[in-house]
Amino acid sequence: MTEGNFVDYVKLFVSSGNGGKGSIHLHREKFITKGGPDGGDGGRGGHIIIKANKQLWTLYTFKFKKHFSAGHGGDGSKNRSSGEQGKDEIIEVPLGTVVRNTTTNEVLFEITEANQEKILLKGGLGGRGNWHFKSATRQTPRYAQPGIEGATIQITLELKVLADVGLVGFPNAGKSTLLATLTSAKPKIADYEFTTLKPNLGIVNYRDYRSFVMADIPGIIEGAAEGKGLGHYFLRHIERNSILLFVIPADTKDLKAEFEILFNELKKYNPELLDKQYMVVLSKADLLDDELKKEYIKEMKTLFAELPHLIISSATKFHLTELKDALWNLLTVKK
Ligand SMILES: Nc1nc2c(ncn2[C@@H]2O[C@H](COP(=O)(O)OP(=O)(O)OP(=O)(O)O)[C@@H](O)[C@H]2O)c(=O)[nH]1
Ligand SMILES: [Mg+2]
Repeated sequence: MTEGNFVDYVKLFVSSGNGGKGSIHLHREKFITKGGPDGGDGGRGGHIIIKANKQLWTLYTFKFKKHFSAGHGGDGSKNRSSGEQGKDEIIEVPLGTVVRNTTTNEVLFEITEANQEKILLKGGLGGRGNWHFKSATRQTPRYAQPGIEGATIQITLELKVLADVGLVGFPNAGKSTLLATLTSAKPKIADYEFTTLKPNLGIVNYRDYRSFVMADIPGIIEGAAEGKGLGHYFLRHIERNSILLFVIPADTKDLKAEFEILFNELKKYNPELLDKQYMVVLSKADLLDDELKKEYIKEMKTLFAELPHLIISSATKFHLTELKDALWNLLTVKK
């Protein structure tokens, strides 16, 4: 799947730095023949650090770079001077990145906040120089500790899009068109199913310079939770959205049934999704004449009495301001 630059799953090899060797050195100076031990400590190896970068939206950069190594610590030297610390390697990832150990599949941590930083792999400790090992009975120790080696592991980065609003609907419902109309995103739009193969993100500018992030994902069909269509792979992207916006096209065969299928697929995939806030829109309202419009308004009132709902059209921009208002209200009520 190569639509756009959206990459949401990568495997990387990371190695932290080795600790430097402790030094074995005996102090020498003019006129001092028997100086004591003065070998300094090795520097610690560099850590591998994972850091949030909120300007990033995908794991695209890792398509080309998959190996990361931190620097090794320098060796200790005379005059108790410590070796330099190995350079830390900082790997920047988008918010919403889940970091796993590939071998054990264990989730190590998730990056969810701006500027969050986590040490993924510690650099090896530097060895202690010989001056530490001086004792009453051993005046000139001729050994020092070696540095501890860094470690290498394989990690899997998986991105779960962190958008405020996630669009959920059957293929062809008009999700991408809505995203393209409300934001400057340019998702592919076409009159066939599964036009969208990867999530798209856009920023909705709201009144007075406020904004929120909207994401569209590939269409969901019955059986998606069990792996039908593209559903399963992408449902994880809505796990992190604050609001789910159900998009049902006005030319649907059955409004109620379509909503229920979508709702059930989400529930089967992850029941916790049901704790989110929802809103339902009937899209493509320009396809309806006035009479049908009235009927749908009535039907939605009955079906979705508890939920915020609207009839909209991306084509004519009908009710789009109302939609933004409603989404903003939901977002701010929750916060
Ligand atoms: N008349 C009308 N057609 C629309 C409207 N919104 C979208 N469409 C059309 O519906 C078709 C599907 O639109 P998309 O936005 O690609 O639908 P999608 O839900 O993203 O579809 P997938 O990516 O396949 O899941 C396209 O031919 C659009 O031009 C609308 O408001 N009015
Ligand atoms: Mg689409």
